[in-house]
Amino acid sequence: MSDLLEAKVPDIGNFTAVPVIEILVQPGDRVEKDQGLVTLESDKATMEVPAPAAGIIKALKVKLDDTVSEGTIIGLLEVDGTEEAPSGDETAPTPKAEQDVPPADESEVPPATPSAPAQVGPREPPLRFEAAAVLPQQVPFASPALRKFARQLGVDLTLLSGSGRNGRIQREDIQAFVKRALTGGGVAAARTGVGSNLDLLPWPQVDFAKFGPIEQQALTRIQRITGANLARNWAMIPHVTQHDEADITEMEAFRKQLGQENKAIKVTPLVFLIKAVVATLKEFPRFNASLDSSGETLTLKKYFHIGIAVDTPDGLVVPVLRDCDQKGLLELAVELAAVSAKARDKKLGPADMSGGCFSISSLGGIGGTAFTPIINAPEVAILGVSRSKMQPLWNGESFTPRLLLPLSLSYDHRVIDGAAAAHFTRHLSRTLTDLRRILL
Ligand code: CAO
Repeated sequence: MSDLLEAKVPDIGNFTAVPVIEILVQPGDRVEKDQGLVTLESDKATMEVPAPAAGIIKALKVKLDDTVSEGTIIGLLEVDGTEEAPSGDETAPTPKAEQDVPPADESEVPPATPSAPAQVGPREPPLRFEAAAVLPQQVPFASPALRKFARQLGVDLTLLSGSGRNGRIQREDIQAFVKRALTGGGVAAARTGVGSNLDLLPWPQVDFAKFGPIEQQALTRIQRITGANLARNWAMIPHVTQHDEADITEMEAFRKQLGQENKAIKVTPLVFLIKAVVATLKEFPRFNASLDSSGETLTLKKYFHIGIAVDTPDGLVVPVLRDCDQKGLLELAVELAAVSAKARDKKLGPADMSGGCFSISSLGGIGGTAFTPIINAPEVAILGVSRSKMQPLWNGESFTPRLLLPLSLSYDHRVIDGAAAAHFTRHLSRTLTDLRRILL
Protein backbone atom coordinates (compact mmCIF):
# COMPACT_ATOMS: atom_id res chain seq x y z
CA MET A 1 0.00 0.00 0.00
CA SER A 2 1.19 3.52 -0.68
CA ASP A 3 -0.29 6.94 0.08
CA LEU A 4 0.09 10.29 -1.59
CA LEU A 5 1.58 12.79 0.77
CA GLU A 6 1.66 16.54 0.30
CA ALA A 7 5.15 17.97 0.72
CA LYS A 8 4.65 21.47 2.09
CA VAL A 9 6.80 24.47 2.87
CA PRO A 10 7.55 24.30 6.59
CA ASP A 11 7.73 27.15 9.07
CA ILE A 12 10.23 29.59 7.61
CA GLY A 13 9.89 32.30 10.19
CA ASN A 14 8.25 35.53 9.08
CA PHE A 15 9.16 35.08 5.45
CA THR A 16 6.35 35.02 2.90
CA ALA A 17 6.22 34.94 -0.89
CA VAL A 18 9.72 33.50 -1.10
CA PRO A 19 10.80 32.67 -4.67
CA VAL A 20 11.60 29.13 -5.77
CA ILE A 21 15.03 29.41 -7.33
CA GLU A 22 15.88 25.80 -7.94
CA ILE A 23 13.93 22.61 -8.60
CA LEU A 24 15.95 19.72 -7.28
CA VAL A 25 13.73 16.78 -8.24
CA GLN A 26 11.43 15.70 -11.07
CA PRO A 27 8.26 13.58 -11.13
CA GLY A 28 9.27 9.96 -11.02
CA ASP A 29 12.37 10.63 -8.92
CA ARG A 30 12.87 8.55 -5.86
CA VAL A 31 13.73 10.64 -2.79
CA GLU A 32 14.87 9.90 0.68
CA LYS A 33 13.34 11.52 3.72
CA ASP A 34 14.73 15.04 4.20
CA GLN A 35 16.17 15.15 0.70
CA GLY A 36 15.85 18.65 -0.78
CA LEU A 37 12.94 19.10 -3.20
CA VAL A 38 13.29 22.76 -4.12
CA THR A 39 15.47 25.66 -3.02
CA LEU A 40 13.90 28.89 -1.80
CA GLU A 41 15.68 32.19 -1.59
CA SER A 42 14.61 35.09 0.57
CA ASP A 43 16.48 38.36 0.29
CA LYS A 44 18.60 37.12 3.17
CA ALA A 45 19.28 33.45 2.71
CA THR A 46 18.54 30.24 0.87
CA MET A 47 17.02 27.05 2.14
CA GLU A 48 15.85 23.72 0.82
CA VAL A 49 12.39 22.31 1.40
CA PRO A 50 13.01 18.72 2.41
CA ALA A 51 10.96 15.66 1.56
CA PRO A 52 8.74 14.76 4.53
CA ALA A 53 9.26 11.04 3.90
CA ALA A 54 10.98 8.62 1.55
CA GLY A 55 9.12 7.78 -1.64
CA ILE A 56 8.50 8.64 -5.31
CA ILE A 57 7.70 12.15 -6.52
CA LYS A 58 4.34 11.85 -8.28
CA ALA A 59 3.81 15.52 -9.10
CA LEU A 60 5.43 18.90 -8.61
CA LYS A 61 3.10 21.76 -7.76
CA VAL A 62 5.57 24.62 -8.16
CA LYS A 63 7.88 25.82 -10.88
CA LEU A 64 10.90 28.08 -11.01
CA ASP A 65 10.26 31.65 -9.83
CA ASP A 66 6.93 30.79 -8.19
CA THR A 67 6.65 32.37 -4.78
CA VAL A 68 5.73 30.26 -1.79
CA SER A 69 5.02 30.67 1.90
CA GLU A 70 4.59 28.37 4.86
CA GLY A 71 2.10 25.64 3.94
CA THR A 72 2.40 25.94 0.15
CA ILE A 73 2.30 22.48 -1.41
CA ILE A 74 5.52 21.76 -3.25
CA GLY A 75 4.63 18.36 -4.60
CA LEU A 76 2.93 15.01 -4.07
CA LEU A 77 4.89 12.08 -2.82
CA GLU A 78 4.01 8.43 -3.04
CA VAL A 79 5.25 7.27 0.29
CA ASP A 80 6.99 3.94 0.54
CA GLY A 81 4.41 1.35 1.48
CA THR A 82 6.43 0.04 4.33
CA GLU A 83 6.82 3.42 5.92
CA GLU A 84 4.15 4.86 8.09
CA ALA A 85 3.06 7.99 6.27
CA PRO A 86 3.03 11.09 8.39
CA SER A 87 -0.06 13.18 7.79
CA GLY A 88 -1.23 16.75 7.69
CA ASP A 89 0.89 19.64 8.83
CA GLU A 90 2.87 17.43 11.10
CA THR A 91 4.72 16.35 8.02
CA ALA A 92 6.21 19.79 7.54
CA PRO A 93 9.79 19.14 8.52
CA THR A 94 12.29 21.61 9.78
CA PRO A 95 13.91 23.48 6.88
CA LYS A 96 16.96 21.54 5.91
CA ALA A 97 20.03 23.19 7.33
CA GLU A 98 22.80 24.24 5.00
CA GLN A 99 25.25 21.43 4.75
CA ASP A 100 28.22 23.37 5.97
CA VAL A 101 26.66 24.32 9.26
CA PRO A 102 28.78 22.95 12.05
CA PRO A 103 27.29 20.65 14.65
CA ALA A 104 26.87 23.50 17.13
CA ASP A 105 23.76 24.46 15.20
CA GLU A 106 22.10 21.20 15.95
CA SER A 107 21.26 22.45 19.38
CA GLU A 108 19.10 25.16 17.81
CA VAL A 109 16.36 22.90 16.53
CA PRO A 110 15.49 19.62 18.17
CA PRO A 111 16.49 16.89 15.74
CA ALA A 112 13.84 14.65 14.21
CA THR A 113 13.78 11.12 15.49
CA PRO A 114 13.29 8.25 13.03
CA SER A 115 9.74 7.68 14.18
CA ALA A 116 8.71 11.29 14.63
CA PRO A 117 9.43 13.92 12.02
CA ALA A 118 10.54 17.22 13.52
CA GLN A 119 7.43 18.82 14.91
CA VAL A 120 7.27 22.38 13.71
CA GLY A 121 5.05 24.57 15.77
CA PRO A 122 5.24 28.34 16.16
CA ARG A 123 8.85 29.09 16.90
CA GLU A 124 11.64 31.43 16.08
CA PRO A 125 12.95 31.24 12.52
CA PRO A 126 15.85 28.84 12.05
CA LEU A 127 19.16 30.31 13.09
CA ARG A 128 20.42 30.02 9.55
CA PHE A 129 18.02 32.72 8.43
CA GLU A 130 18.76 34.84 11.46
CA ALA A 131 22.48 34.69 11.12
CA ALA A 132 22.36 35.65 7.49
CA ALA A 133 20.27 38.61 8.46
CA VAL A 134 22.58 39.67 11.23
CA LEU A 135 25.27 40.35 8.80
CA PRO A 136 23.60 40.87 5.44
CA GLN A 137 25.55 39.67 2.44
CA GLN A 138 28.08 38.01 4.69
CA VAL A 139 27.29 34.52 3.52
CA PRO A 140 27.60 33.83 -0.17
CA PHE A 141 24.27 33.07 -1.79
CA ALA A 142 24.35 29.49 -2.98
CA SER A 143 21.92 26.64 -2.77
CA PRO A 144 22.68 23.83 -0.34
CA ALA A 145 23.28 21.54 -3.32
CA LEU A 146 25.93 23.90 -4.65
CA ARG A 147 27.44 24.29 -1.19
CA LYS A 148 27.83 20.55 -1.09
CA PHE A 149 29.35 20.60 -4.58
CA ALA A 150 31.80 23.30 -3.47
CA ARG A 151 32.70 21.37 -0.35
CA GLN A 152 33.40 18.26 -2.37
CA LEU A 153 35.83 20.27 -4.48
CA GLY A 154 37.32 22.01 -1.47
CA VAL A 155 36.19 25.45 -2.66
CA ASP A 156 35.63 28.14 -0.05
CA LEU A 157 32.52 29.95 -1.28
CA THR A 158 33.46 33.15 0.51
CA LEU A 159 36.18 33.55 -2.12
CA LEU A 160 33.71 33.64 -5.01
CA SER A 161 31.51 36.30 -6.51
CA GLY A 162 28.29 34.85 -7.86
CA SER A 163 27.22 35.65 -11.38
CA GLY A 164 23.56 34.89 -10.74
CA ARG A 165 20.72 37.08 -9.61
CA ASN A 166 21.60 39.05 -6.43
CA GLY A 167 25.15 37.77 -6.66
CA ARG A 168 23.96 34.21 -6.31
CA ILE A 169 26.68 31.62 -6.88
CA GLN A 170 26.05 29.29 -9.82
CA ARG A 171 27.56 25.91 -10.55
CA GLU A 172 29.53 27.54 -13.39
CA ASP A 173 31.10 30.02 -10.93
CA ILE A 174 32.47 27.16 -8.88
CA GLN A 175 33.70 25.33 -11.94
CA ALA A 176 35.38 28.47 -13.28
CA PHE A 177 36.99 29.07 -9.91
CA VAL A 178 38.44 25.57 -9.81
CA LYS A 179 39.64 25.91 -13.39
CA ARG A 180 41.42 29.15 -12.63
CA ALA A 181 42.93 27.65 -9.48
CA LEU A 182 44.26 24.71 -11.46
CA THR A 183 45.55 26.66 -14.41
CA GLY A 184 46.38 30.04 -13.01
CA GLY A 185 48.55 29.50 -10.01
CA GLY A 186 46.40 28.60 -7.07
CA VAL A 187 43.55 29.97 -5.06
CA ALA A 188 44.78 33.55 -4.89
CA ALA A 189 44.69 33.75 -8.66
CA ALA A 190 41.31 32.07 -8.77
CA ARG A 191 39.65 34.54 -6.45
CA THR A 192 37.05 36.80 -7.86
CA GLY A 193 35.42 39.72 -6.07
CA VAL A 194 36.76 40.04 -2.57
CA GLY A 195 40.49 39.88 -2.48
CA SER A 196 40.74 39.26 -6.20
CA ASN A 197 43.82 41.37 -6.41
CA LEU A 198 45.43 40.04 -3.27
CA ASP A 199 48.22 37.82 -4.41
CA LEU A 200 48.68 36.27 -1.00
CA LEU A 201 50.91 33.47 0.05
CA PRO A 202 49.08 30.26 0.90
CA TRP A 203 48.04 29.88 4.51
CA PRO A 204 50.85 28.19 6.50
CA GLN A 205 50.18 24.50 6.99
CA VAL A 206 51.73 23.43 10.26
CA ASP A 207 51.49 20.10 12.01
CA PHE A 208 51.25 21.56 15.50
CA ALA A 209 51.06 18.12 17.08
CA LYS A 210 54.70 17.71 16.19
CA PHE A 211 55.53 20.41 18.73
CA GLY A 212 53.29 19.42 21.62
CA PRO A 213 49.80 18.38 22.71
CA ILE A 214 46.96 20.16 20.94
CA GLU A 215 43.18 20.25 20.82
CA GLN A 216 41.06 21.32 17.86
CA GLN A 217 37.80 23.21 18.17
CA ALA A 218 35.35 24.00 15.40
CA LEU A 219 34.31 27.63 15.23
CA THR A 220 30.63 28.21 15.84
CA ARG A 221 28.49 29.12 12.90
CA ILE A 222 28.20 32.73 14.06
CA GLN A 223 31.97 32.93 14.44
CA ARG A 224 32.45 31.61 10.93
CA ILE A 225 29.96 34.01 9.42
CA THR A 226 31.35 36.92 11.39
CA GLY A 227 34.89 35.92 10.51
CA ALA A 228 34.15 35.84 6.78
CA ASN A 229 32.59 39.27 7.02
CA LEU A 230 35.32 40.77 9.11
CA ALA A 231 37.92 39.46 6.65
CA ARG A 232 36.03 40.95 3.73
CA ASN A 233 35.47 44.28 5.46
CA TRP A 234 39.08 44.47 6.58
CA ALA A 235 40.35 43.67 3.08
CA MET A 236 37.91 45.85 1.15
CA ILE A 237 37.62 48.97 3.31
CA PRO A 238 40.58 51.27 3.81
CA HIS A 239 40.21 51.66 7.57
CA VAL A 240 41.61 54.49 9.63
CA THR A 241 40.93 54.75 13.35
CA GLN A 242 40.69 58.14 15.01
CA HIS A 243 41.21 58.10 18.78
CA ASP A 244 39.82 60.72 21.12
CA GLU A 245 38.45 61.00 24.62
CA ALA A 246 35.50 62.63 26.30
CA ASP A 247 35.26 64.17 29.73
CA ILE A 248 32.17 62.38 31.07
CA THR A 249 32.44 63.51 34.69
CA GLU A 250 29.07 65.28 34.64
CA MET A 251 27.50 62.62 32.46
CA GLU A 252 28.53 59.96 34.96
CA ALA A 253 27.01 61.92 37.85
CA PHE A 254 23.76 62.22 35.88
CA ARG A 255 23.89 58.50 35.00
CA LYS A 256 24.25 57.56 38.66
CA GLN A 257 21.38 59.85 39.56
CA LEU A 258 19.21 58.28 36.87
CA GLY A 259 20.14 54.84 38.17
CA GLN A 260 19.03 55.78 41.67
CA GLU A 261 15.77 57.24 40.44
CA ASN A 262 15.06 54.21 38.24
CA LYS A 263 16.31 51.23 40.16
CA ALA A 264 14.56 48.74 37.89
CA ILE A 265 16.48 49.95 34.83
CA LYS A 266 20.20 49.43 34.26
CA VAL A 267 21.48 52.66 32.76
CA THR A 268 25.02 52.19 31.41
CA PRO A 269 27.19 54.75 29.61
CA LEU A 270 26.24 53.08 26.33
CA VAL A 271 22.81 54.70 26.11
CA PHE A 272 24.38 58.15 26.50
CA LEU A 273 26.77 57.20 23.72
CA ILE A 274 23.88 56.21 21.48
CA LYS A 275 22.18 59.57 21.98
CA ALA A 276 25.43 61.49 21.51
CA VAL A 277 26.27 59.50 18.38
CA VAL A 278 22.84 60.28 16.91
CA ALA A 279 23.33 63.99 17.61
CA THR A 280 26.74 63.80 15.94
CA LEU A 281 25.44 61.85 12.94
CA LYS A 282 22.88 64.61 12.42
CA GLU A 283 25.74 67.08 12.28
CA PHE A 284 27.86 64.85 10.00
CA PRO A 285 25.43 63.06 7.66
CA ARG A 286 28.21 61.47 5.64
CA PHE A 287 28.83 59.12 8.56
CA ASN A 288 25.22 57.93 8.35
CA ALA A 289 25.65 56.48 4.89
CA SER A 290 26.54 53.43 2.80
CA LEU A 291 28.77 53.16 -0.22
CA ASP A 292 27.52 50.93 -3.03
CA SER A 293 29.57 48.01 -4.29
CA SER A 294 30.91 50.01 -7.25
CA GLY A 295 32.32 52.53 -4.78
CA GLU A 296 30.70 55.32 -6.77
CA THR A 297 27.43 56.15 -5.02
CA LEU A 298 26.81 57.05 -1.42
CA THR A 299 23.37 56.52 0.09
CA LEU A 300 22.68 58.97 2.89
CA LYS A 301 20.18 57.79 5.46
CA LYS A 302 17.62 60.02 7.12
CA TYR A 303 16.93 57.58 9.91
CA PHE A 304 19.03 56.68 12.93
CA HIS A 305 19.22 52.96 13.61
CA ILE A 306 22.25 52.10 15.73
CA GLY A 307 23.83 48.64 15.77
CA ILE A 308 25.27 47.45 19.06
CA ALA A 309 27.95 44.77 19.09
CA VAL A 310 26.94 42.15 21.65
CA ASP A 311 29.32 39.50 22.84
CA THR A 312 27.61 36.10 23.19
CA PRO A 313 29.05 32.68 24.00
CA ASP A 314 28.62 31.74 20.32
CA GLY A 315 30.24 34.88 18.95
CA LEU A 316 29.58 38.46 18.08
CA VAL A 317 26.16 39.64 16.91
CA VAL A 318 24.94 43.14 16.13
CA PRO A 319 21.30 43.82 16.98
CA VAL A 320 19.98 47.17 15.86
CA LEU A 321 18.14 49.71 18.00
CA ARG A 322 15.77 51.60 15.75
CA ASP A 323 14.90 55.28 15.60
CA CYS A 324 17.28 56.17 18.40
CA ASP A 325 16.68 59.86 17.67
CA GLN A 326 13.10 59.41 18.85
CA LYS A 327 13.85 57.56 22.08
CA GLY A 328 14.93 58.74 25.50
CA LEU A 329 17.77 57.38 27.61
CA LEU A 330 15.58 55.17 29.75
CA GLU A 331 13.69 53.73 26.79
CA LEU A 332 17.00 52.93 25.13
CA ALA A 333 18.33 51.37 28.33
CA VAL A 334 15.32 49.05 28.53
CA GLU A 335 15.66 48.16 24.84
CA LEU A 336 19.40 47.57 25.12
CA ALA A 337 18.93 45.21 28.06
CA ALA A 338 16.20 43.36 26.14
CA VAL A 339 18.21 42.87 22.92
CA SER A 340 21.36 41.90 24.83
CA ALA A 341 19.40 39.23 26.69
CA LYS A 342 17.75 38.11 23.46
CA ALA A 343 21.14 37.89 21.76
CA ARG A 344 22.62 35.78 24.52
CA ASP A 345 19.53 33.52 24.48
CA LYS A 346 20.03 33.10 20.69
CA LYS A 347 16.57 34.50 20.09
CA LEU A 348 17.39 37.41 17.80
CA GLY A 349 15.36 37.41 14.60
CA PRO A 350 16.15 39.04 11.26
CA ALA A 351 14.21 42.17 12.13
CA ASP A 352 16.35 42.67 15.23
CA MET A 353 19.53 42.75 13.23
CA SER A 354 18.96 44.55 9.97
CA GLY A 355 18.85 48.15 8.87
CA GLY A 356 21.68 49.53 10.98
CA CYS A 357 23.25 52.88 10.05
CA PHE A 358 26.25 53.02 12.35
CA SER A 359 27.55 50.60 14.96
CA ILE A 360 28.93 50.97 18.45
CA SER A 361 31.23 48.38 19.96
CA SER A 362 31.63 48.92 23.69
CA LEU A 363 34.32 47.12 25.61
CA GLY A 364 33.94 49.61 28.44
CA GLY A 365 32.42 47.03 30.74
CA ILE A 366 35.58 44.95 30.39
CA GLY A 367 38.52 47.35 30.15
CA GLY A 368 41.23 48.56 27.81
CA THR A 369 42.32 51.99 26.67
CA ALA A 370 41.73 51.90 22.91
CA PHE A 371 41.14 49.49 20.03
CA THR A 372 40.52 49.49 16.30
CA PRO A 373 37.02 48.20 15.54
CA ILE A 374 36.31 46.82 12.07
CA ILE A 375 33.57 48.58 10.13
CA ASN A 376 30.32 46.67 9.73
CA ALA A 377 29.86 46.99 5.95
CA PRO A 378 28.03 48.54 4.25
CA GLU A 379 28.18 51.10 7.04
CA VAL A 380 31.04 53.58 6.77
CA ALA A 381 32.06 54.02 10.39
CA ILE A 382 31.98 52.33 13.77
CA LEU A 383 32.65 53.67 17.23
CA GLY A 384 34.72 51.68 19.67
CA VAL A 385 34.43 52.59 23.34
CA SER A 386 36.87 51.58 26.05
CA ARG A 387 36.74 51.91 29.81
CA SER A 388 36.49 55.33 31.38
CA LYS A 389 39.19 56.29 33.85
CA MET A 390 39.63 59.08 36.38
CA GLN A 391 42.60 61.17 35.26
CA PRO A 392 44.17 64.53 36.06
CA LEU A 393 43.15 67.11 33.47
CA TRP A 394 44.79 70.50 33.09
CA ASN A 395 42.14 73.21 33.20
CA GLY A 396 44.53 76.09 32.43
CA GLU A 397 45.43 76.68 36.04
CA SER A 398 45.60 73.35 37.76
CA PHE A 399 45.08 69.64 37.33
CA THR A 400 41.65 68.44 38.30
CA PRO A 401 40.38 64.84 38.49
CA ARG A 402 38.07 64.15 35.56
CA LEU A 403 36.49 60.95 34.27
CA LEU A 404 37.73 60.41 30.72
CA LEU A 405 36.14 58.03 28.24
CA PRO A 406 38.32 56.68 25.39
CA LEU A 407 36.71 56.76 21.94
CA SER A 408 38.02 54.95 18.84
CA LEU A 409 36.28 55.77 15.58
CA SER A 410 37.13 53.55 12.61
CA TYR A 411 36.00 55.03 9.30
CA ASP A 412 36.02 54.19 5.62
CA HIS A 413 38.64 56.50 4.18
CA ARG A 414 37.01 56.32 0.73
CA VAL A 415 34.03 58.17 2.15
CA ILE A 416 35.39 60.10 5.11
CA ASP A 417 38.45 62.31 5.30
CA GLY A 418 40.68 62.33 8.35
CA ALA A 419 39.71 65.92 9.17
CA ALA A 420 36.01 65.04 9.09
CA ALA A 421 36.67 62.09 11.40
CA ALA A 422 38.52 64.33 13.85
CA HIS A 423 35.62 66.82 13.75
CA PHE A 424 33.20 63.95 14.31
CA THR A 425 34.96 62.65 17.41
CA ARG A 426 35.44 66.19 18.76
CA HIS A 427 31.72 66.85 18.35
CA LEU A 428 30.90 63.53 19.97
CA SER A 429 33.24 64.28 22.83
CA ARG A 430 31.77 67.75 23.42
CA THR A 431 28.26 66.29 23.33
CA LEU A 432 29.11 63.68 25.95
CA THR A 433 30.74 66.31 28.12
CA ASP A 434 27.74 68.61 27.92
CA LEU A 435 24.65 66.55 27.21
CA ARG A 436 22.56 69.70 26.68
CA ARG A 437 24.08 69.73 23.20
CA ILE A 438 21.86 66.78 22.31
CA LEU A 439 18.98 69.26 22.39
CA LEU A 440 20.57 71.54 19.80
N1 CAO B 1 33.56 52.73 31.19
C1 CAO B 1 33.40 52.31 32.44
N2 CAO B 1 32.44 51.46 32.83
C2 CAO B 1 31.60 51.01 31.88
C3 CAO B 1 31.71 51.41 30.55
C4 CAO B 1 32.74 52.31 30.21
N3 CAO B 1 32.91 52.73 28.96
N4 CAO B 1 30.75 50.78 29.83
C5 CAO B 1 30.08 50.02 30.70
N5 CAO B 1 30.57 50.15 31.93
C6 CAO B 1 30.13 49.50 33.14
C7 CAO B 1 28.63 49.51 33.23
O1 CAO B 1 28.14 50.72 33.78
C8 CAO B 1 28.38 48.32 34.11
O2 CAO B 1 28.69 48.68 35.43
P1 CAO B 1 27.78 48.19 36.65
O3 CAO B 1 27.69 46.72 36.52
O4 CAO B 1 28.52 48.69 37.84
O5 CAO B 1 26.46 48.86 36.45
C9 CAO B 1 29.46 47.35 33.66
O6 CAO B 1 30.46 48.13 33.03
C10 CAO B 1 29.01 46.28 32.68
O7 CAO B 1 28.32 46.88 31.61
P2 CAO B 1 27.68 45.96 30.49
O8 CAO B 1 28.75 45.48 29.60
O9 CAO B 1 26.85 44.92 31.14
O10 CAO B 1 26.65 46.91 29.74
P3 CAO B 1 26.89 47.88 28.53
O11 CAO B 1 25.60 48.58 28.34
O12 CAO B 1 28.08 48.71 28.67
O13 CAO B 1 27.15 46.90 27.28
C11 CAO B 1 26.80 45.19 25.74
C12 CAO B 1 26.17 46.05 26.80
C13 CAO B 1 25.74 44.24 25.22
C14 CAO B 1 27.31 46.03 24.60
C15 CAO B 1 28.00 44.43 26.35
O14 CAO B 1 27.52 43.56 27.33
C16 CAO B 1 28.81 43.67 25.36
O15 CAO B 1 28.45 42.59 24.87
N6 CAO B 1 30.01 44.19 25.07
C17 CAO B 1 30.99 43.54 24.22
C18 CAO B 1 30.92 44.06 22.81
C19 CAO B 1 32.03 43.47 22.01
O16 CAO B 1 32.38 42.31 22.13
N7 CAO B 1 32.66 44.28 21.19
C20 CAO B 1 33.81 43.87 20.46
C21 CAO B 1 33.45 43.78 19.05
S1 CAO B 1 34.88 43.61 18.06
O17 CAO B 1 35.36 42.12 18.37
